Amino acid sequence: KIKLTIDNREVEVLKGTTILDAAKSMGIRIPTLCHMKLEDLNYENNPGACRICVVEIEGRRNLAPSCKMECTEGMVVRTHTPRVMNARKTVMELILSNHPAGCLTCSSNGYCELQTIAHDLGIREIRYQGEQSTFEIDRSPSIVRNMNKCIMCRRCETMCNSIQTVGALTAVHRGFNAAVSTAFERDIAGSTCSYCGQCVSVCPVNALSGRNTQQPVLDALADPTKIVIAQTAPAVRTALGRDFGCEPGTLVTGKMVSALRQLGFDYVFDTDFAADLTIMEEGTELLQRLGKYLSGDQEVKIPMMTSCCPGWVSFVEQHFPELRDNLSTAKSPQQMFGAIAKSYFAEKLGVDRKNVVVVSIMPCLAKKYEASRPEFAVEGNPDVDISIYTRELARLIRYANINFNELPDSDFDHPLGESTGAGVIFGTTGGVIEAACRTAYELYTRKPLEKIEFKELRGLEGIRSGTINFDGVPVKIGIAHGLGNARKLVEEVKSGKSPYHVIEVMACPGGCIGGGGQPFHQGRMDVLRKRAAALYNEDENKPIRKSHENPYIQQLYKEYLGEPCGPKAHKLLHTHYFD
Ligand code: HC1
Ligand code: SF4
Repeated sequence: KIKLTIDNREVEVLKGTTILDAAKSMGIRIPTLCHMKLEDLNYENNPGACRICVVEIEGRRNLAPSCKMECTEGMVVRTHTPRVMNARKTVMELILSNHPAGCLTCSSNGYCELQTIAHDLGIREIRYQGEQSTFEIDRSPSIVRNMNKCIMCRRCETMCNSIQTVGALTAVHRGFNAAVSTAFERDIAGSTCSYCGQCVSVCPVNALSGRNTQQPVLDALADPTKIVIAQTAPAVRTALGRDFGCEPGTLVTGKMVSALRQLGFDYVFDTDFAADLTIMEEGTELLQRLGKYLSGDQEVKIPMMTSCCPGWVSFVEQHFPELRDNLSTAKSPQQMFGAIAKSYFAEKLGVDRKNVVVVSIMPCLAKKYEASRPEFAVEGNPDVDISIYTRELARLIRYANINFNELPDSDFDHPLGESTGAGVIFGTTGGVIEAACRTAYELYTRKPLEKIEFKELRGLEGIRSGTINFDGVPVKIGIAHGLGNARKLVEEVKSGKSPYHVIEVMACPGGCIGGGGQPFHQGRMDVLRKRAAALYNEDENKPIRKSHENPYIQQLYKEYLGEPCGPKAHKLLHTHYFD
C-alpha cells in the first residue's frame, strides 16, 4: 500500500493505482475525455490522448496526466490549482478550435461530455479559430459517423475491437487528418459492423450516433389516413425513466404507455406479447431439433442459437456464415410483432396493411437495420415501418411537451399488449433462454414446472452455462452477452467442441438493457444490474409467467395461426439466412 495526499486529503491505495483512480476512490472527479474503465468487463481505454486530466505534483516541473501517472509514497497532488485549470482550459480550447460549434442542433446536446467539461471549465469563448475538418458524414441504417466531431479518444475502437471483437473501427491517418474509420475506409454499411451500437454508447461526443428517425414518426402520427401502432421492447421500460431523472432501473411501463397515447398512437401494444409468440415458435423449434438430434439425425444443426438479437445475427452472417443454419429460424419479437400486426390485426380491423404504420420502440440501434431488411417486407411494405430507440422516444416526449413524471399509469391495448413474465425477461441476458425453458419443459414433459425460475441461468457473468433436466433428458445451455464472449462460444461450435444443445447470445453487454439506444450508462454494470432486477421483479409480479399460458397467444393460434411451427406460422413468423 502507498500513502499520498490529494487536495490536502490523505489516501491509501494499492501500488500501481493511477492518480485518476486514487482521486476517484476519494470522490474527487478529475475530468477526462478519453479514459474509460469498464470494471466488470475488465477493460480500460487509456491512450492518455486528451490531456484534460492533468494535475500538479509537488516537486515536479511539468503537469502530469493523472490517467497515466501511478501514485508513489508521499506524493502530494493538487487537482485544481490555477496552473492546472489554465492548462485544462487551453487543451479544451484547442480541441474546440476544430470542433463544430453547433451544440444547439446536435442530437447529443445535454449528454455530450465535451460540452459538460467545457461548461464546467467556464469556457465562454473559443480563442483559437483553427481550420475545420470537412469529413463527409457516413450514414448507415443504424449508425451515423461524423468524424468532424471526433476527438480521437479511441473509446469506440476499444469497444468494437477489444470487447465486441468485431474489428470494424480503426484509426487512420495522422495529425489534422486523423479519424476513426473502417477497413479500406469503406462506409459503415459496407464494413463488418454488426450495428450493435456499443461504440455509440461510449462516444463522449457525437462523432458516432444513432440514426435519427423521429420525423417519420411525427409524419405518420399527423396523417389521418394511417393507423399508427406502437410496440415497446422489454428493456425500454427499465431505462426510459433515466432520461427524466429517475433512478437507474426504475420501471416506467405505465407512464410510457400513457406518453405514447398522448403522442397520438392509435394503439399501444407490447413487443413482450411477441416475445411470448417467439417462445412458442423457438421453443417448438428447439424441441423439434432436439428430437431429431436424439434420434441420431446427422443433418440437424445443434446447438440451436437464438436469433432475436439483430446485432448477433449480423455478426454470425459476417464472421461465421458457415454456422448460420444453427440460428433459429424464428424471427425476432420485433419482426413477429410487425408480421402479426399487419396480417391478423389489420384483418381484424378490416384495413389494408399499407394503411397501418408499425413503430417499434427499442433499446437497440441494430433494430433499425433489422426492420429495413428486405425479407421482412411484403411487396415492399415493411412489417415494421420505423424503429426508434429509447433516447429518441424520450426526445419525442419532450417535443410534445409531455410532463413524463406526472403522467398516470395506463395499460397496453389488447390483443397484442398482453404478455407474461417470460416475455418481460427477454430484455436481460439469459432471459430468452429462461423463458424458452419454461415453455419447452412443459410442452416436452407435459408436467407443470415445480419451480418457474431458473436462477442458475441469471447474472452478468460474460459466459454462463447450465443444464436443465427435461424429465431425464439433460438439456445443456450456453449463454453469452457481448460479442467478444459470443465469439468464444461460436468458436467452440465451429470446431465441433461445443457441449451445448442451445445457445443464447445478446450482442450488447447485459443484453438489451445495455443496448446502444438506451440512456447512456457509461458501461456501469451496477446500472445494468438494477435494470435487470427491475425486469425480474416485473416477471415475479405478473399473474401469468409462461408464454404458452398467455390467453391472447392461445387465441391467436386458435383463430389464425394453427399450430406452432405449422405452415401459416412458418410463413409469417420464420425466416432463413442467405450467403
Ligand atoms: Fe430486445 Fe427482443 S429482447 S432483442 O433485447 O428479443 O432490442 O428489449 O425487443 O425483438 O422482446 C431489443 C429488448 C427486444 C426483440 C424482445
Ligand atoms: Fe463496432 Fe458495434 Fe460500433 Fe459496429 S456498432 S462499429 S460493431 S461497436
